[in-house]
Amino acid sequence: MLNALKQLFGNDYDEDGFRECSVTGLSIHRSAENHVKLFGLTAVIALIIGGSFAFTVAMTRWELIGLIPEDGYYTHLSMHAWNILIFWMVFMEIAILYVGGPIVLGRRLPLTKVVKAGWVTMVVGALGVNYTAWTATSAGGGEAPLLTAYVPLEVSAEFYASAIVFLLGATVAALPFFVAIWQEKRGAAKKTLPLVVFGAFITGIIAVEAILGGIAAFAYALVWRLGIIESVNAGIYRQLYWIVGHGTQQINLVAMITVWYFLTHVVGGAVVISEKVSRSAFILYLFFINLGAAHHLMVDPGLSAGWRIFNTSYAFYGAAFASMIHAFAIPGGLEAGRRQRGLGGGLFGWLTSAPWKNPVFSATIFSIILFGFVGGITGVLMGQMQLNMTWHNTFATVGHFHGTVAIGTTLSFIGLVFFIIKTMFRRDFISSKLATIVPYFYAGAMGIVALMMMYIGILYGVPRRSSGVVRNIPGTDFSLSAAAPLMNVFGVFAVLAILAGTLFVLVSVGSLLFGDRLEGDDRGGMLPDGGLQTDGGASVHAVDLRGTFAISLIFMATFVSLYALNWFLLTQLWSIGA
Ligand code: HEM
Ligand SMILES: [Cu+2]
Repeated sequence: MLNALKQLFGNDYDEDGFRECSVTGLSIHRSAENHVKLFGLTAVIALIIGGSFAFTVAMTRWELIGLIPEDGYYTHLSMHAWNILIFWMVFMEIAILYVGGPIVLGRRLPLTKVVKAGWVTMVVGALGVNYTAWTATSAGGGEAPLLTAYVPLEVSAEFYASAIVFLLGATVAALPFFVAIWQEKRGAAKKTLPLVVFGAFITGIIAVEAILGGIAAFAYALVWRLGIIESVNAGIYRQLYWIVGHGTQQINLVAMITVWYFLTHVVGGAVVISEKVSRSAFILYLFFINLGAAHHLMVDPGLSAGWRIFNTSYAFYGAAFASMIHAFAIPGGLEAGRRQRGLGGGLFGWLTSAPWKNPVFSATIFSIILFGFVGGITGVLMGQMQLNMTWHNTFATVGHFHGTVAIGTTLSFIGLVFFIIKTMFRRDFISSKLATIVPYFYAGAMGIVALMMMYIGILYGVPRRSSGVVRNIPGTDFSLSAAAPLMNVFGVFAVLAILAGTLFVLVSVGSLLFGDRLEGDDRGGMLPDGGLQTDGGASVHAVDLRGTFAISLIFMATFVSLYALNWFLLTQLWSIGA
């Protein structure tokens, strides 16, 4: 076992500890590569734990099964949320910082002792959160925290302390990334950072803002739980909390977009159409994305309507605009890159001829498409004050964020894990067929799960975070049983999505342990047809982007229809009680 582990961390490096990657051509240093592996492996373990709880949570919400009794439900929901949304994603994101920093720059990862200290601190924090969430009982003075740990819910002091430890660990682990950027820029201030590094850098800055907010929120709750202050202001906690609650989602978003640029290039042959435009979009995120946190406070008393509308419907459109730019630039870059190589006739030839059997490619493309159509559009809809009234705290909200994080971000990270297995662990998949199936299976099943959650929430008003409502709402005659048929569809596809996730874990862990080693220059099928360098023929601006333009029009038509539909549904609410 130990030997197998050791082998996972062994590649052939030269005396200085560098080797050349046969796929990307990047010069990779041992220090960066090994820590990407360490954080990536830890992330997959968190995914396995959080994913197991996806099963218990979904099988409880599917009331036909009704797996967990009411009093255990929140414990399971807390375990699902913290392991999968926070630990799976944040461990992956630290790995992404190391890929987007030292690896793309061809540098060592500095301060590896600090990296290790960060990792240990994060693991200790994560174990603490798991322990306190799992053992929480109302009798023992600690409630299950859910994702939000809202005060004045009596969540244990140890939980808040563990969450702070985790956040501090993430800061420590991110520090060497910033040092690598600083080393790169020192003495070469005029040299611009490559786009992927720039994206990772913006991710890092947003992460620091989010973490500061999180430490403030959890420290405030902690001193209250320790009895140092007598009372807490729930409104202030919620504002502080959402700096990290929303902030971590924006780290997920920006990290995912950075991965999109990286992977569409290395496995699909995409080029960057305009560095300036893409960089400006990242900068727009920096200024506007955090203000969007106000969309979580849409129904909070004590905040003026003007403040809420300014943040969510003006400032946030600065960030939505940036997303539109990336949504055009990335498929556009793929279209341009492939057309330049003569790989695309007609309107969509560049897309149909793409390497769809390569799971890294298909995971990335499904992530882009489904993030936009399922998670993105609904986010803008429900983030608007009026429409929020029909979405707020319903199962539809859960559908929205499974569209963003469970489909979008998770799929792109699945692609990245597969890529790391091939190019850094240098292992072939135990079964290429099964690996190819994973993104299709997961995207298809999870897409339907998210849609069902939204229908169930919007059409029937089924609430989120409640283990049993379809059969009855305790203490009322009000019945939501009309939602039962769609709940069955939801339940079946949730099982399929979990099977798809299981398949991903089996293929990746299986390949690490039993996959053949890729020797020498073997690229394991990762390099796109035509290679990475364009032949210097037509300039990007001479290539037409008809296909991307057509997709953008389809996107806009979908957006407008859903917007109109949601306003129509809002008007229907007047009849309630009439
Ligand atoms: C097979 C995949 C998954 C299934 C079937 C699933 C199912 C569910 C269900 C049914 C709930 C709602 C519970 C409720 O409101 O009562 C939920 C909540 C949640 N899920 Fe998932 N999930 C999956 C994957 C993911 C992934 C990959 C992520 C994040 C990366 C995620 C993040 C969350 C979060 C943050 C919550 C909310 C927790 C809270 O309300 O405090 N889920 N999930
Ligand atoms: Cu948000």
